[in-house]
Amino acid sequence: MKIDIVTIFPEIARGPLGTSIVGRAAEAGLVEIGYHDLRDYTTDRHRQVDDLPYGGGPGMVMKPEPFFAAVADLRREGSKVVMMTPQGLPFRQAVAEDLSRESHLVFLCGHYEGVDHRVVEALVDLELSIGDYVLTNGTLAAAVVVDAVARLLPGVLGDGRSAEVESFSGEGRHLEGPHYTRPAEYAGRRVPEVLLSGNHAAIAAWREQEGLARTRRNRPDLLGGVEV
Ligand code: JBK
Repeated sequence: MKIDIVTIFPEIARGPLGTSIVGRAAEAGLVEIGYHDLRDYTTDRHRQVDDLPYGGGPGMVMKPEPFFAAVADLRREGSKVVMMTPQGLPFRQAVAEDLSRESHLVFLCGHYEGVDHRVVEALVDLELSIGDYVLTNGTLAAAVVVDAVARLLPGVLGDGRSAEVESFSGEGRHLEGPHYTRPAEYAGRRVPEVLLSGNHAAIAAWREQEGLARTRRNRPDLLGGVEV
């Protein structure tokens, strides 16, 4: 898969995506990530990417021209153009799974109050939000989505990990139970005896029960209860 990220802060994406599992996947050629400075697509002397909002109001709006130039440069047959914005479709594991089947993703990252809406209308296939909070920029949000997508690509996780049961994937969507490693007693707290028992059926049942209890407490929406 090819992924292009268009932003005025490429370093914000390069940090997390150049490190650890995704960084190694990129080095191994399992995913090719391009980092593009939106200012490189400006044509004026000041490399200006923003301007005052029509209709007034606080802050600045990102100009359309650099985004149009970037997409003209990067888009090819079959590309999917994604804009990170708090107004977008909520990002979930199912969306990550859909995106992992694409051949080319282009992420457009906004800043300031927003992006000229003609960019969304003319260029964007999918507006995505990673959550209901205010960030300083969409680049962090794009890095989150790219991380979640890249780890699903063939070969990126070891066989062991890819087969693992994960919260939010597959059937029975509830949270995972707690995890422990050695020592068996630490800071006056013992690892639950069932995990030391070697009884795999009992361990599975305990994990299921603990996961469900956490889900009821923290995420009742996942059980079809209160919508958050
Ligand atoms: C937020 O994807 N988002 O959720 C997002 C993108 C850009 C700015 C934001 O404040 N929440």
